[in-house]
Amino acid sequence: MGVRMSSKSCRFCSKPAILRIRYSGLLVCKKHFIEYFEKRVFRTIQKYKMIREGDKVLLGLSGGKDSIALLHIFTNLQNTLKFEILPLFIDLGIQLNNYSQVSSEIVKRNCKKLGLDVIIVKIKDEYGFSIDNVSAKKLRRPICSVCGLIKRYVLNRKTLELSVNKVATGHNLNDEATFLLQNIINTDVDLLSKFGPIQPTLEGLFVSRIKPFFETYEDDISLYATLKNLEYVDTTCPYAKDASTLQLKTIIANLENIRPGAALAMVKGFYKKIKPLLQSIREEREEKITKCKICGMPTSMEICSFCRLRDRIAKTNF
Ligand code: Q46
Ligand code: ZN
Ligand code: ZN
Repeated sequence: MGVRMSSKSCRFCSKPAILRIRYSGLLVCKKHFIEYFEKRVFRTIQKYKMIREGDKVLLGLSGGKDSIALLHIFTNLQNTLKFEILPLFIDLGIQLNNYSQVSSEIVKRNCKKLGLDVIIVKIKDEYGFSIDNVSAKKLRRPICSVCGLIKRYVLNRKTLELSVNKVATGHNLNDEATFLLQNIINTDVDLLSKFGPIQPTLEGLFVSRIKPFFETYEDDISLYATLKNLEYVDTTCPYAKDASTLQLKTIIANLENIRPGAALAMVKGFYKKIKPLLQSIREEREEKITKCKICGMPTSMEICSFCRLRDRIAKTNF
């Protein structure tokens, strides 16, 4: 984003500038920051051909600033790009600080305001356990990794049930830079070779995934959400403190302070120059995707990770 300003005027009008845009050096007021931000996201969508006319896009909403900002931007773009939005909220059953309930209410209020019906999936009702239950079981796997697996699974299932052809998420540039750092540390070539703003459709298995905030800094989104008076969940998930990715996120933020624009350069550069090299290696040993024997969802094994997790949870009484 940029440096907060106080006494100078906006480049496009006479109002006081509230910040200097990092990339162009332009000073902008509130109205022109909002315009700049929305145009930038629109350009990302166009550049990577994320949305086409007639698309049915499932939008995963957590209630946080990223997905709520994306919901509002999508609603604004709906007429221009002519696509359908299906908002979805996954209720993880986190009771501490009423986290899931508060998030659910915020999502519902935002959707109602925009005239959209939100699809709510309560994992406790649908699969018989909540994230609180999983946490109490103390599986060897970190809770956020289990939670990520559950969310990906639910999103995939819903794409099939609702016959949508795209899934959008609010992952931002800082999340992407953190993902790169984490997987470089882990030398996970498979995950690195899948890195990008858009994942292609795998016919009958996975629909295309899009990340319209791939090139948008997290603090730009926060400022946009504040200036637009958006209602979003501003408390962090009670399990987030255990997430090692938070520490990596801080490293990215520090890097950005030392070298402004570094995260953007890293994410764009990796996608353009390094990913194609990794992809060619990956294609040579492409894993075979089949359907899970229990639930029928795509997996590279006989039984998918979700069904194996479910089985492990079922074997323990809560
Ligand atoms: S919701 Fe789930 Fe996050 Fe909470 S348990 Fe971890 S992954 S922190 S985005
Ligand atoms: Zn202005
Ligand atoms: Zn399965």
